[in-house]
Amino acid sequence: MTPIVSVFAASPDGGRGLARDMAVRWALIEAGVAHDLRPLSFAELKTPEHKARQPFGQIPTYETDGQTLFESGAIVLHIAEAHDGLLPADPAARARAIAWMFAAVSTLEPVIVEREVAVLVEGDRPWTPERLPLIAARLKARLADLADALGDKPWLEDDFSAADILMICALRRPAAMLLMPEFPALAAYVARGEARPAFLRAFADQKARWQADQARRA
Ligand code: GTB
Repeated sequence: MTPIVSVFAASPDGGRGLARDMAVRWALIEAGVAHDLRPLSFAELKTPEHKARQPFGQIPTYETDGQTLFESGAIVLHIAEAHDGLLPADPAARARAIAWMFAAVSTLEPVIVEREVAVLVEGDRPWTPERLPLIAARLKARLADLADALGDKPWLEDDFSAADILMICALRRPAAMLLMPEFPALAAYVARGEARPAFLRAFADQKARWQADQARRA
């Protein structure tokens, strides 16, 4: 069976490739795995049928023969374990790359998302002006530590890996990109990832889908 990835039928990101299916699409293309898409509306996300795939009614999911996975980090790890080229062969280096995958989704991304929620969801609340600088300081500290760890290396470990896919997808979110001028090494890291042929193809695919949806609505 050709694997199926569930994606937004109409992504609210305006075709910028910011939703979490982007990491899964990028990983699949890096690994040379052909796949189909299951576009879902917001209403379809919350149906029992989709919640059987994704308990929280979200995208992405990844369906293969006899198995349905959710959580973009777990899906990317599964793809990287099943195909060559996305994780180091050496066990110690592999374990470190996996540690960086967890760092992307559990140490970096939550602070980035916290800032987005503070602005987009809680922007008009009375506590926001006081809270926002605290969140921004936490995010800057995380980015500074990440920049230190990356140093002048092109990728988190010796070679490009699934960890870079998850980390770069987290850094591409607007709250982090706003701060990139303060972290030129991270900006260059994101640009390196975005220049990879597999990223460019995944980006073009999601953009084409978004444009087709816009045309349908016009
Ligand atoms: N931890 C889960 C994972 O990594 O798979 C989180 C999945 C998740 O947040 N999915 C979001 C979703 O399905 C889409 S990616 N939301 C619908 C819902 O919860 O009802 C988050 C996202 C959404 C929109 C933008 N954007 O517009 O820029 C960016 C990122």
